[in-house]
Amino acid sequence: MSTKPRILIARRIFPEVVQRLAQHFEVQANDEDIAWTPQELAAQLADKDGALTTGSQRIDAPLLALCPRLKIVANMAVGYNNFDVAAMRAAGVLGSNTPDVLTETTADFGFALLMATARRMAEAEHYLRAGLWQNWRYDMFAGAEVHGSTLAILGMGRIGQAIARRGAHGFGMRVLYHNRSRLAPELEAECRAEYVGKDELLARADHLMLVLPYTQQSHHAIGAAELARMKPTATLINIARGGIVDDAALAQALAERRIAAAGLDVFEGEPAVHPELLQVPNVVLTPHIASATVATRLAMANLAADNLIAFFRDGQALTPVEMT
Ligand code: 8YV
Repeated sequence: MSTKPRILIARRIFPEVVQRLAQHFEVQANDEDIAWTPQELAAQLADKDGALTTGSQRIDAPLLALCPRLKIVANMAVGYNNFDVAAMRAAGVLGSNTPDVLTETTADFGFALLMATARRMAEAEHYLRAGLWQNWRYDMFAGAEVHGSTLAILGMGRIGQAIARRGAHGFGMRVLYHNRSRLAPELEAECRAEYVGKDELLARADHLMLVLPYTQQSHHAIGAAELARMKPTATLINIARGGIVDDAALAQALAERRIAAAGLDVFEGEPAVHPELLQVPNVVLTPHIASATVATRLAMANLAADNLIAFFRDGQALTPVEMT
């Protein structure tokens, strides 16, 4: 009988990472990439010592009650709002995430989405594909300036800072930020970012970029009242999490042109998308792909695997999440 710990890989991931894990563990992989219900996930995990999850598997008290052997859940994501940390702590289950390896790639995508939104690339492409392009017009898809404009960042962790550097150093933008805590002066200087209150951030933003974690406190951090504080020419970019923005309020603001445009990679209740967001033209929509380069997704899978290996070998994960 094998004495290796048993792990579940909850979604399909790179075969080479599955093979690496199989050298250390008795692995059950979800090769068919079935989106298990919470009950099915609990049944799969019932006899496992560890799990590799993505952001779409919720780890909470009802599930943990059915998984008495479980000791660690390694998320292949930097965000871990799928973890009920208090329930995991109570059950003696450690969580880990994948910080750092996706910072620059995610910041690149944030910038790509900002530029596509400001410069109306999706709208323009749909127009061209529909065969509507017949002549040049002076105001055809005229959008908002990116270089030299004011970039406002809500949430100034690693990804926020990487976006600030791109904006300040690459595009000559004035960078404002708001965060739970202010950055150290050296870091502010390096990012050329000015700390302001949330209301001032909203009012001065030409482009508002959301890069904060999803928590009870950040639920609907951008709703009707916050959108009303923004300039009618402003754009809003969300690469953080669905639920930080009130999508119904945003769809209405976009339809009424109370802000100019939005770029959204994440949605409340994704993969479902608010039907009105699908109707308004001034929004660029992508299916949660900000970290999706081959190299970065491989680095994320490997770091999640390394967390499991280190935990069962040394009793410590490499990048545990705060369990308080
Ligand atoms: C993941 C993400 O692809 O890391 C995160 O927090 O949102 C993405 O990079 C997604 O959560 C799947 O795990």
